Amino acid sequence: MINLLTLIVVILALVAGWRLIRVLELVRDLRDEQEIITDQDNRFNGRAFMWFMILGFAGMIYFTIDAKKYLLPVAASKHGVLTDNYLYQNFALIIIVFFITQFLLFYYSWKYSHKKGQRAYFYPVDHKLEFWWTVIPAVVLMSLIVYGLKLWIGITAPAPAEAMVLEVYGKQFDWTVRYSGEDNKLAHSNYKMITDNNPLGVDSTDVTGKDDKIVTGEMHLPVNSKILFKFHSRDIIHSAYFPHFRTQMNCVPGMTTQFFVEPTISTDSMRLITNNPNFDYVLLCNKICGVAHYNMRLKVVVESQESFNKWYATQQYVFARPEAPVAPAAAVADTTKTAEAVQAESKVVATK
Ligand SMILES: [Cu+2]
Repeated sequence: MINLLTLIVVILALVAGWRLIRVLELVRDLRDEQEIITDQDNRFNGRAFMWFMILGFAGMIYFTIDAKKYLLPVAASKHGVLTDNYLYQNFALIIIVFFITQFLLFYYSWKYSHKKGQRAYFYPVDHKLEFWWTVIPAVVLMSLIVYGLKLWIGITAPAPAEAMVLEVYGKQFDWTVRYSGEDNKLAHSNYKMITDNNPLGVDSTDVTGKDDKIVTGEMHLPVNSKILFKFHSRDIIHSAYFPHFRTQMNCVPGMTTQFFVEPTISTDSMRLITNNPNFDYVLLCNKICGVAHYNMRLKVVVESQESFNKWYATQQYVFARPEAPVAPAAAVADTTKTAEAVQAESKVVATK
């Protein structure tokens, strides 16, 4: 409220000032006076330019440093570090050019402010100068683009075969994750097969789906592993955004999009880095997809391979499966084992 009142007062003061200047101008016109700009006026304006520049630079530096607290923490994936570095290189270049050009702009206004008896030098064209100020920015921009493209091609290159395949399935308004299991193959799916018991429409006749697991609520990933996300959507376009991995990909109904990621920092380590014991990685939807879009988020836990294995063992299969088959060799060789021991062993085999 106070802010609004301050704003109104400032606006009214500006309007009043502007009207006053207009009245003074009219009075001068009536008296038929000519405005005379003295050398002193010019010097004052020149110095005002310099002060404006100094205050502007100081404000810019202060607010840039102050805004750092709103930025994301360090990138938590391999390619994220590359894209961050590329962004910083761009910023560095822009900031250097900004300071040089703005300094010259204000400095020359002060240095060459008009003095009595001084005439401006007529300097219509210089082809050499124009050539260089065209060629240099063009070469710099071209090299930035080529380098950026090279980075992007590397980031989106085919994932290595050993990468763990995961489906990230978006719908209004939540995320479901399907892990491909021991065979590292996701069973084929189709929206026509969606039922209450089969929310992802996974083909039950596809044998590669026997070990697929379905997860809601939170997604776990082993740290320093290779992960290939396959993105799907049931209804409209969503966008799977992992801000801390610097990863974003559209989830488009009827097609598969993908992104290969290598998370490098566990949740626990990131809590230490950010000095925030409540820090959690998150998957967000980054397309305005409807009324509950803001709520379309999933907690992501990055942890050691051992913790991941423990968590994974407790997750549900997509299709309820009959009791896991007893491993024949072990069962035949060791007849002294109790039935429970064999069953427990077979469970360990099945979850590997
Ligand atoms: Cu969405």
